[in-house]
Amino acid sequence: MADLQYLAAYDTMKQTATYQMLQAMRWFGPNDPVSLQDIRQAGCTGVVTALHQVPNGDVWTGEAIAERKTMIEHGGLSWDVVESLPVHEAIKTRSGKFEQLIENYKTSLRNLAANNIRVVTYNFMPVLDWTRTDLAFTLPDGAKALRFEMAAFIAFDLFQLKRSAAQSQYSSAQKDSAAQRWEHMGDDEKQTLQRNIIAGLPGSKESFTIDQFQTVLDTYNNIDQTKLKEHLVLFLKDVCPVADELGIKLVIHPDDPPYPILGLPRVVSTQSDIQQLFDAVPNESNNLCFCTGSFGVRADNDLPSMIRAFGKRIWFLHLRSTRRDADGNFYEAGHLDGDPDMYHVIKAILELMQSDSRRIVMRPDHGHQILDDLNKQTNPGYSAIGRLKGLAELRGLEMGIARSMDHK
Ligand code: DNO
Repeated sequence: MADLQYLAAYDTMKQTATYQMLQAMRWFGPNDPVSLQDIRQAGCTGVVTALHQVPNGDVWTGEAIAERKTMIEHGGLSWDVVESLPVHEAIKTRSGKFEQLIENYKTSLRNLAANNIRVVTYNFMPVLDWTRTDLAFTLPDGAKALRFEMAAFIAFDLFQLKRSAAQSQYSSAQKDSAAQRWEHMGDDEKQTLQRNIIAGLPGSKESFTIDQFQTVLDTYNNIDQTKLKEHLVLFLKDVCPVADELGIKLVIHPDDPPYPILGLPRVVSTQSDIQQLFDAVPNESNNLCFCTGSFGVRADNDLPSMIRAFGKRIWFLHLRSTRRDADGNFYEAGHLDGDPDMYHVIKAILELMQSDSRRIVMRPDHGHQILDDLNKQTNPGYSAIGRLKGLAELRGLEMGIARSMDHK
């Protein structure tokens, strides 16, 4: 009885008149070392996931979606968001069977809506999904973080990939520091660097050898930023009317990192990129996954003001923080410890939810490898304990802000 009274008091304490975020974690399916129970114990009510077993471009059948959904519900959670329904490279380059692939995309959307899943994440980054050079950057306290180091990345480009246009795309200072970095790298480190960049990070659909990688990069030889923007708009003009009818919110994930790499065009890095996208395709289904980690790597992205600008278009939140420098290097800091001002970010989100009377799904994005997870096999960025720590910090910050808003 005492326990029950305690629990009731705890629930009352959590109540606030302000709309709060729905807490979810990314789950990679039945093979994920992090279980549904772990996610539930972290305090989440839902997961975001994908049918990772389905090859990129194939239709997600209604049966396969329903089966996964049931599995999640049996674990006491809901499937809140799809992350991701990947957009095939042929659609990005408008080559090969892209028309058929777009039809498949629409069919998958219909099957998701039939199962009542209505927020769908995708990205439009050429060739690679997210990119890091170091998956185990050791912080002073022994925690491991993900990092993007420009000199190492340029060294990969110049000396491993040996991309012909690379020499003319970097400054001499950049080339010098890459050469020095390369000279001091051991063979193991070189191999790890290559693997980190092209072997596919968790959740991405592509994985390459060096030769395959160069061949795929070449498919962008005649696609500059304007052209890629055009392809994105054409894709959305085709898919959005269907998504509108189904009540689906397509949420685009920003580029990570949010600047051009390997000479490839980037189209979802800044406030003006996103604004152009909404102006070109104003359909209700055209929306944004607001990723503070990706946007926050650019000092010219003012996150709270972007949240205010895109308000109604934000249907999914990735919350994390990076520390960056002027040369484009960054590492993933603690969720509240990086350059972005997370207090004002969360405040802007709460104000948005309040004014729209809705709750937006968030997930603590990535996390450090800490404590027991240092000795476990984990998906880089997606260990249980680091994300749990991030989530706990974020929800504490949210509750503090929400309560002070209630008492204004
Ligand atoms: C990385 C993730 C991305 C994201 C996709 C969305 O951790 O944020 O892989 O899921 O870019 O399509």
